[in-house]
Amino acid sequence: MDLKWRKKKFGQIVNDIKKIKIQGARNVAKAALKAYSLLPKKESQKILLHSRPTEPMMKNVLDMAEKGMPENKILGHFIEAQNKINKSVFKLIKNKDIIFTHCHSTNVVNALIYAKKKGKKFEVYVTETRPLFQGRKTANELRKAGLKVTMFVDSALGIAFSLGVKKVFLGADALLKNGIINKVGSNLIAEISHAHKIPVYIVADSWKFTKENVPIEQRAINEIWDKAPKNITIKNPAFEFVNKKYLKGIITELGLMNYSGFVKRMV
Ligand code: RUB
Repeated sequence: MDLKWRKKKFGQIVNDIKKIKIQGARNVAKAALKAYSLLPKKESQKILLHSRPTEPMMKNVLDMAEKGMPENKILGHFIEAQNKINKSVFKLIKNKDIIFTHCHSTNVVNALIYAKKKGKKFEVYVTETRPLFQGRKTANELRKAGLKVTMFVDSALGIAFSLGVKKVFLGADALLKNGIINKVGSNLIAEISHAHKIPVYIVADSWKFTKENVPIEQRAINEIWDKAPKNITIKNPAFEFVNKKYLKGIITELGLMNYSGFVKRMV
């Protein structure tokens, strides 16, 4: 593969990450690893990390690659972690549960599909997740696996929670010492769950953990309102922080733990 081709392919991957054609922490980390393997140098890392700044797993994986961990070992970790996560999620789901989720998380969706395949009978409520509608991706994948899915506009959260939600499963982009970062809206969901005494579980690969500060990505305003009139300030944060006090537990490849117990294992 000549350098020109590798540069072109690298640029395509970066673009797909920026435009959310590749989305979700795990998919972003995998794509970044592939891009880095095409042009393995410091500059590539910088460009990749800049493409989605709220993704510590991408940073962790690029650091491992730089230190010489083979690509197939890193990819193998994702598969093994998911398999372990699936088993813990399976144990938590009860027949007739209504599970609520938000956005699109590979860790969450794969675990729900696994539980369905292994015979659990439950249904899923999902938000549409404005402005980029990643909830549609979730709904489609779950529907194809034979799960009953109901979609709500993000602002119908209160109504959705009055209809019998039993558990909330959220993915995560960053696992921090005092809580997590996930798609904007996650904190509102956590607060409403808390008010209704519905448990919130984070379903995430432990490689999303970081001790560093994680900036919240601010995305282009035209995602919210294309050609908006001038003099209106529009804010488009992609993610938000959820304090650990709202979390009943976290499911990683290390098992189901309370959040503080998980952090103790990671530091
Ligand atoms: C996706 C999102 C997901 C996490 C976890 O946001 O917030 O919940 O990334 O995903 P976006 P995964 O669509 O902006 O990338 O479980 O796939 O790692």
